[in-house]
Amino acid sequence: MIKELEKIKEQAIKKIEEAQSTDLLEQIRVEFLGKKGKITEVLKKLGTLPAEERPKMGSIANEIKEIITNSIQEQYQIILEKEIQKKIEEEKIDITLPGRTCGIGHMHVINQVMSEITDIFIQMGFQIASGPEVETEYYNFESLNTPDDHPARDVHDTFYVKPGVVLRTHTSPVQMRVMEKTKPPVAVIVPGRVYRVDNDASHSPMFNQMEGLLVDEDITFADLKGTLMYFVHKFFGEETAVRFRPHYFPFTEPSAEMDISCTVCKGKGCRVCKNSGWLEILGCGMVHPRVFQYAGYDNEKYQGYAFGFGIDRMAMLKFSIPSINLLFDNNLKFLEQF
Ligand code: 2NM
Repeated sequence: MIKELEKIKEQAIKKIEEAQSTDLLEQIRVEFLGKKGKITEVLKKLGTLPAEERPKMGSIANEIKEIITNSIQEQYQIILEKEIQKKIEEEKIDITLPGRTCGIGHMHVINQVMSEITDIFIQMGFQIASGPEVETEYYNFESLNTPDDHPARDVHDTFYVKPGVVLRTHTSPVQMRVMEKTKPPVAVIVPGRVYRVDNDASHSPMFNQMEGLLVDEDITFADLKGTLMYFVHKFFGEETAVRFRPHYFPFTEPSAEMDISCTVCKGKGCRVCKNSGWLEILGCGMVHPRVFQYAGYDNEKYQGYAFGFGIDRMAMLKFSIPSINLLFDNNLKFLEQF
């Protein structure tokens, strides 16, 4: 009987050690230790032994039972360990893989330039004003001394919403609205969108403009020159040269255009400045007395200067941007450069 038990033990241990799954281990447990298991079968035969041998045989059988139980327990742990290891290897996380980047946005180059320009004028004491983009012909043209037959009023130049109502072609109507409700001294800049029937590499039907207006006693063209030169030197750099050329606007007299030395070739002459060495950047002048009449200002007592320029054009010149469309296409590869 001892031999039989030893044989069962060896058989069991061999099977246990070879088992590679917990299911198989459970089968082995039933096979040896279950109600109809091999050890149980042997124990049942204990009764056939002489009484004095029974306790000894019983304790050997129990010992073997315990060895098998422990062995199953051990193998169970080994299998479990292996299964976990396998799972870890299969589900390996590659920590060298770059994470998903969450792009950080920033101000559009137009807004950057707009705030840089407004900062310069705010330092000089100007205030920011704004008004409607859908404007009456009265504020957009008539009150600004622009006659009914002026070419700018043509449907090929101005977007008409309905008779008497247009998309503003400049921000000047805002200056008129400011003057109507403010007594001099007045010093405002008006940044904003304006609209013109125009679409090519350097013109967009909507573009951003900035105009300025200053009205007080004893204001001369020299004040205008000084203000604009200060602005240009701050924005384009102290080395920038300026020149004024006579021009015509209905709302100013005298009127002028201001050029700066070419930002690309520094005045030597290149493609950008068409070999002239100069770039036209803004229009300006002394406010026309008739405009003051429309505003209700005493044009004997007050003088004023005004100026206007395209913010988009300023940005293009400052950063050598070749096409205005780049500013409106929202191509991140372009925008991220600023
Ligand atoms: C320009 C050029 C010259 C201008 C005039 C006025 C107002 F309201 F005072 F009459 N505002 N802006 C003006 C003058 C604008 O832009 C090229």
